[in-house]
Amino acid sequence: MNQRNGRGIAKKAGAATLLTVGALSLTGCDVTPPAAIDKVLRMGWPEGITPEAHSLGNFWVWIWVAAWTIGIIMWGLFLVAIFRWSAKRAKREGRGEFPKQLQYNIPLELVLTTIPIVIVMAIFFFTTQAQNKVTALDKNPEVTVDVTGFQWNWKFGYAEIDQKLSPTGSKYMGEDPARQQQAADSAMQPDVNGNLPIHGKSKKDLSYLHFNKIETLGTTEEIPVLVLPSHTPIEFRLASADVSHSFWIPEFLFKRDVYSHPETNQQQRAFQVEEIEREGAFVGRCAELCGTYHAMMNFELRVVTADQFREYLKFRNENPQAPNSEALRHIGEEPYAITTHPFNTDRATPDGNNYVDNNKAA
Ligand SMILES: [Cu+2]
Repeated sequence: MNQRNGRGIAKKAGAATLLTVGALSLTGCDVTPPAAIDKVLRMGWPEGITPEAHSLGNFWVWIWVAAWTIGIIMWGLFLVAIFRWSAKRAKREGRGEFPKQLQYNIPLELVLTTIPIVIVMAIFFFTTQAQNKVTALDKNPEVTVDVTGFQWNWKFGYAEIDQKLSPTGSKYMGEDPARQQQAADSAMQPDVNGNLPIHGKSKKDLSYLHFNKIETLGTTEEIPVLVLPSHTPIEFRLASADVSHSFWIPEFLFKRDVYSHPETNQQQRAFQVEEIEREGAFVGRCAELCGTYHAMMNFELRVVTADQFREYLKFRNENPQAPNSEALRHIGEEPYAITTHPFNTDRATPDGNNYVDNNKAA
């Protein structure tokens, strides 16, 4: 009697798992969870601001739903096994010490082998689906920005701007030829002993970095603000001038390591977003422990309208000496970062208050 019950429960559990996985496979993971429970299911993940972020967010949520479902079924089975077939209980009820052993029950073992395989295959399928969407380089970017990470800050440069957003009226190419040439030359500068130690290249080879005419450079006193247009496909090209960093805007639900010599390191330096869906200020961080002041390696993504963006670039193009804050003020935006602020890096700050207020200084 008990055994039949046990098998009944195992069958039901198996069927429930299959149903859950099956339902997920049919709907696909790229389905937004119902708004009412979305926030709970996200478990602290921020709301995405790109289509790619939504994909990752949905993936995250449904994987957790599947994991919880499987977890609850398994915990249930453990508890049933522990209490129903305990030796004490068997003794009390005058049964033998062991319940009937099922280790050579072929159908049962087949089911218990198949279910995990199906689960792993489903998870693998959805992982690949989300990952392919995020890493695809087929989004026809209208703006390409160069992101350079270094100890301990960021530099952002505008590399290519499509005609409709261009500050000049035709397709804008932002490379700074003089500094790019300098970088190219750095590969062949021998060290003090006259050697080129790395496969015939200098240790200070920076030829892989991109240098642009319009750049925003972060400093200890000022958080770099990366200005980008909403509703526009954008390509980010990442490279580090020294150690490994990681480019992370939490609202992208995505981060990408920033390497020096990305191609030599088998690293694809570019990633693209189809669009940024809303304007606003979003904090960005370095997500790779990169040394003493890693925690202070913050930046801000400022998403503005396409018209504001064109005006911003035009101002910067025409006023190469003007600081970024002035260009931001010119388009009616807050001149300094509002999502994060610089820190006083002096460790001897007696009162522990190391807040630096740009806006006060301005
Ligand atoms: Cu870093």
